[in-house]
Amino acid sequence: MSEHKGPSRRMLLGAMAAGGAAMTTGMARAAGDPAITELQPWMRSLGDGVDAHPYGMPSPFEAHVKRRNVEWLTADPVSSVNFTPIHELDGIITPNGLCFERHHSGIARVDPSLHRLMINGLVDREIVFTMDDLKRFPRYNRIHFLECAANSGMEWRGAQLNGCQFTHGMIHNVMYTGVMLRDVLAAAGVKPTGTWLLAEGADAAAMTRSIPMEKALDDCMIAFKMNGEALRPEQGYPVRLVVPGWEGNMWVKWLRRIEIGDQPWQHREETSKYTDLLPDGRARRFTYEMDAKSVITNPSPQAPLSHGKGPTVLTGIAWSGRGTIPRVDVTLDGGRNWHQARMDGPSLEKSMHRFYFDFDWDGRPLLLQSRAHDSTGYVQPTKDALRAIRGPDSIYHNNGIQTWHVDERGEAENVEVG
Ligand SMILES: Nc1nc2c(c(=O)[nH]1)N[C@H]1C(S)=C(S)[C@@H](COP(=O)(O)O)O[C@H]1N2
Ligand SMILES: [Mo]
Repeated sequence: MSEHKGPSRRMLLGAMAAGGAAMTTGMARAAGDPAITELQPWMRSLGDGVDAHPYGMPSPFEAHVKRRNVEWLTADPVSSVNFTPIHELDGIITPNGLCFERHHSGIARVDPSLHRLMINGLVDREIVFTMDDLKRFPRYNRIHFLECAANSGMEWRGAQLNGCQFTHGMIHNVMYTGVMLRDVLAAAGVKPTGTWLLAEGADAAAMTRSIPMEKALDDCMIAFKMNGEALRPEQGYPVRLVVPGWEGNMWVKWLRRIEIGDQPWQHREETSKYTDLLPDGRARRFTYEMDAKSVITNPSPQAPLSHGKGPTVLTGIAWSGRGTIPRVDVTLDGGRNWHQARMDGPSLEKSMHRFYFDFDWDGRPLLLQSRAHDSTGYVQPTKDALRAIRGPDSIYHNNGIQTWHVDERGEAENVEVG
C-alpha cells in the first residue's frame, strides 16, 4: 500500500495550503491517515445489486439512530410511548421510521379495504366513506409538528432524563397528504347546531377527543400519507386526523368515526388526562394549543462535543402551535448573554423550525439554553416561571427553557439553573 501514501499525502498538503485556517485541524489530522492511504474493503469487491433491498433501509452504521423508550415510565408497551432521536436528525422533517409512537392500546393492524370513516350526529346526511371515497376529495400537502402534551412532562419537578430524545422527543414533523376535514364535513352537511366534533379511532382504545367546530373548519386534515408514502401503522394507517398546532392526543389515529354534536363529550382524555392540576385544586382544561418551545439538540447529553475547542456547530429545533418561529436566542453562559441564532430551512406555520449557532468554543464549560419567539410575539418562558403559575403537580404542557451543562471534555448533562 505504500505506493499510495506519497501522492495522497502530497495532494492533501496542497489542499491544506489552499484551505481556510478554520479547517487546518481537520486537514492536519488527515495527513497519513490510513482511511485515505489504504484501500478499504468496499473498494475491493462489488456491492449489492439494485434489488438487494426493495424497500431501502439506513446504513448499518446508523443502527444507533432509533426510537427508544424509558422502561420504568409505563407498565406495558401497548399503552406506552417511545421517543424520536432528535439529537441524530437535522433539517425539519422527521423520517417516517423515527417518528415517536404513542399508543393507548397498541398498534391497530387495519386492512384498508375494510376500513370505513363514518360521519354521524348533527348532519343532514350520515355518510360512510371507504378509503377510495376519501381520496376523491381535493388533496393538500402540509408540514406540521405533532407534539404530545406530555412531552417534557417528566421534567416538571426538576432535571431528570439525560438526553433530548427523552426530554423533548415526543415530537415529529411530517409532510401530510390528505383532504381538508371541512370538505368532508360539507359532504355530510353540518347542521347549524353542530358546534363540536368527536373523533374516534379504530384501535382497541377507540380513542376519542372532542374538537371545536371552528378548528375543524379551519386547518384540520384527514391524512393518508406522510412524507409521500402511506402512513405507517404506528402513525394511524390508513388514515389519521391532523390537528395542526394542537396537542398530539387530538390527532386521532386509525380514524373511523366523526360525530357532530353541540357540546364537548367530556371523555377520559379531556378530563382525567391531558388536563393540568393547579395548586388551588382547579384544573386547566381544553388547553389545545402547544405553546412555543425549543431545545438544543446538539450538543446534548446523547451528543457530546467530541472535537475539542474551536469551530462548533450548535443546533436545535423550535416550534409553536400558534404560527411560525421568526427568532430563537441562544446563551452559552446560562442566560447572562443571549445571541440570536441563525434560522435555516423552511419557516412554515405550526411546523418545526431549525436553528444554528456557529461559534468558536474556547474549551471552557458551557451552560446552554435556547429561547423561542413565535410569530404572535410570545416568548418561551423559564421552567421556574411556568412552575410559579402552574405549581409543581402538572405533567402536560411543559414548554420551559431547557439547560444543558457541557464540561471541559464536551460531555453534556441535563441541569437547571436557579
Ligand atoms: N386511535 C388513537 N389515536 C391516538 C392515540 C391512540 O392511542 N389511539 N394516541 C394519541 C396521542 S396521546 C398522541 S401524543 C398521538 C401520537 O401520535 P404518533 O403515535 O404518531 O406519534 O396520537 C394520538 N392519537
Ligand atoms: Mo399524547
